[in-house]
Amino acid sequence: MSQFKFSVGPWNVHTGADSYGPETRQPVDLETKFARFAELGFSAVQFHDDDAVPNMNNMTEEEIKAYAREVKKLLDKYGLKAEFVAPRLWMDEHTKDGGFMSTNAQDREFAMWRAYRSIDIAKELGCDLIVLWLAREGTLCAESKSPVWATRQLVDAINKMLTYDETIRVCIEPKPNEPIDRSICGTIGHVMGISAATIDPKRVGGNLESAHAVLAGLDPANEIGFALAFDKLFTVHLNDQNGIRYDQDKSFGVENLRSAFNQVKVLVENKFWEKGYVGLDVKAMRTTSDEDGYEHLKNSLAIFRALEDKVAKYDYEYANKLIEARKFEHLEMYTMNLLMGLV
Ligand code: XUL
Ligand code: MN
Repeated sequence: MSQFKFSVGPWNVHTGADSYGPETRQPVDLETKFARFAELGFSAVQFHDDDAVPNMNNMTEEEIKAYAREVKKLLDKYGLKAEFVAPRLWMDEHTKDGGFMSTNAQDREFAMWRAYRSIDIAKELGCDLIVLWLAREGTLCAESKSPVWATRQLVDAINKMLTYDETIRVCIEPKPNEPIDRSICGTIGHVMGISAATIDPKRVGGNLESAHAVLAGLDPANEIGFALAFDKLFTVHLNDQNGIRYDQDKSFGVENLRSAFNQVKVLVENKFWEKGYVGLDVKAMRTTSDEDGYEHLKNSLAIFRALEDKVAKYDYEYANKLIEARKFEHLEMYTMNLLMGLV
């Protein structure tokens, strides 16, 4: 039995469309997703603002809150919690050039409106976490904005959110590139810098996504550990990624099992179950059928739990003796044998 609670977003069950081709699966309605998530053993759902309240741009603030209250009832029906709400600042006409760092003042206002509405929605859904995946907060043309100005814009935007509501926490999900060419806040280290510069650093932390760390050429377990060292890991997006290319969101552990093991190990060693949910951000392959549209979630959960068992079996006494003697060849092989089921 896992000690952790798991969360997932509605976008993780999707139609299979990509930049080069149309849908390959039927759309699934929100309630059906909730029912399946609960059945698969998830405890919480992650939302973009408009996953919870579609068409929100055309609604009043009161209408948005009322709609969110209905979604909360639907969550309750399936025994699910909401984990976070993330303003979707990359789809709209107003966010062509980013949100908080857009070169256009009206667009920056739009981004703040969505950030405030995300907070309203989160409160109605009963959660206190706002995730900022800063999709377009950077540059397509390097000379188009000053990195100093852009960084300060982000700090200002977060300060406004912290002031708007004194109970919410803001959690940046860093990614070094895609869809932009260069991000302003690309790694967990950047997130720690931003957090320290805000008016309430203890309410500003990070969401480490395994694939995003790999895209930055970094080790996901060490990135998780870095945030944990400052008590600023608010959630995680576990998945996998085959090297530095487009963002793949593969099932957790399918590309690099040893790296996945070390991610689970650092979460277990630091009792992350006391701090947050283990979120999955995984995508089904395009060839996957409707019937198999949840297999990637099942597989990711199964791999996480199997690795949790491996961590439970890990012989720390033996490992520590090897570490003391600097017998790292032996330590490495012990780990590999454990993963291969040979010890
Ligand atoms: C994008 C990504 C997003 C965020 C949520 O790479 O990971 O799905 O997790 O907006
Ligand atoms: Mn993610």
